[in-house]
Amino acid sequence: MPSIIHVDLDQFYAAVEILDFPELKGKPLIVGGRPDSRGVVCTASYEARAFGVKSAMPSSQAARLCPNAIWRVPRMDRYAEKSHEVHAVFERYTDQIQSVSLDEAYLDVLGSIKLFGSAETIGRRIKHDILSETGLVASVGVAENKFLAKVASDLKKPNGFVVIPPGREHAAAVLNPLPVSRLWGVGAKTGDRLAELGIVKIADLLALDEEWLSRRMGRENATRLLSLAQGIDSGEVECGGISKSLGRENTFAKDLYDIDAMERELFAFCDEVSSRLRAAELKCGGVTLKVKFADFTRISRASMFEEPTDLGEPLYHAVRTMLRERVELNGRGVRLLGVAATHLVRANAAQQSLFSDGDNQKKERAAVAIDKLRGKFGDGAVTFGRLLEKRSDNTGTPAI
Ligand code: TTP
Ligand code: MG
Repeated sequence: MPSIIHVDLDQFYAAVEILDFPELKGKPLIVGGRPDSRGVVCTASYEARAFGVKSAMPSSQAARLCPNAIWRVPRMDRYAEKSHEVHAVFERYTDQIQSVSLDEAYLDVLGSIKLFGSAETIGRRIKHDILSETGLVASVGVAENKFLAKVASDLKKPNGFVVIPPGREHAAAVLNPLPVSRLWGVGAKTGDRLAELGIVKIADLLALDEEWLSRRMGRENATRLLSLAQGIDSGEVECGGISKSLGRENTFAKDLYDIDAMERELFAFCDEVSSRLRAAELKCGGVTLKVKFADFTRISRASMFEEPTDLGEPLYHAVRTMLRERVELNGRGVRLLGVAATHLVRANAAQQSLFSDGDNQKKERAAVAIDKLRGKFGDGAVTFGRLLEKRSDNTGTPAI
């Protein structure tokens, strides 16, 4: 009996903007850093996607592709609010909820079928309730495991509702024609490597000899990939209550004016947040920078990583880029800075590129070693550079 439901909201950030500003409806809308600020696209409305605009594309490129687009900067707090409303719907049907990001979750409704009817019925009710109670459109997939449910929710996007009935033949009918990039672990790099081997569709992969594939990509990867290609996934809905974000912020005793001083603070925050991610065995798919100015106006900027990470370096790189390129300081004093790791996933569930480069793995091992030393000798024992030594003693009130 299928019991897994995957829900993914359509054009999420853009949908919330359209909900709050109905005049945007039907227009090509891009949510992201403005093109003159060297930002990236978070998401685009389907009207803008028709011009080739995609998530994570540099905003300057998006502006060239779609010169008439209307631009909006992300309002993360508002999106989080809408995400909570959607969760309130889920919670009425099950407590087995794995939240993957603000707009995406897996639900295991096995225990709810007696009360509410089949998983299909529950999926339809959830889709209906989300629309009527939050004004947002969700695409929903129902299947016997998480992988197939996710594939299903994407099949008829936008406004999709797809059930894949149990049984290999149903999985094969859906999976075989899809590109291998739909398989977990196949990112751009792995996809290119597979294409070089002549493997483009999932059906191509299934026609291969397992030994042959193992020799090229390692036994474990080959086995996992071939299982997924047949629609087999034993992953459970992990509802361990991963909090939505993990962050560190500080209100300074004296406002900061010097960008170097701000960067030193942010470096320390990223270092701490990444340590806490590793301690909790989590990785983050995105990071948010929060700035409160001396006049109490506040802004936040968000960006996403290509792959979830628990390392301080990419966190800091993203935060520093946001501070330099997407925050207009204009000589204003900064009262508070904050860094939050968002889109948290369990480290062992974080998708890794199958051909993931050795460099990252080395950095991961180094980070684990550093955490061990810190465990022994305290936080000051090891830092990633000399930046921390120069940090002022301007600690104010720590928060979070
Ligand atoms: P997605 O569900 O990937 O995208 P979407 O909801 O905008 O569109 P779709 O209808 O195809 O589901 O991501 C959810 C939100 O996360 C998206 O609205 C914006 C944000 N996001 C980023 O900020 N950067 C990114 O690179 C991606 C992929 C998403
Ligand atoms: Mg979505």
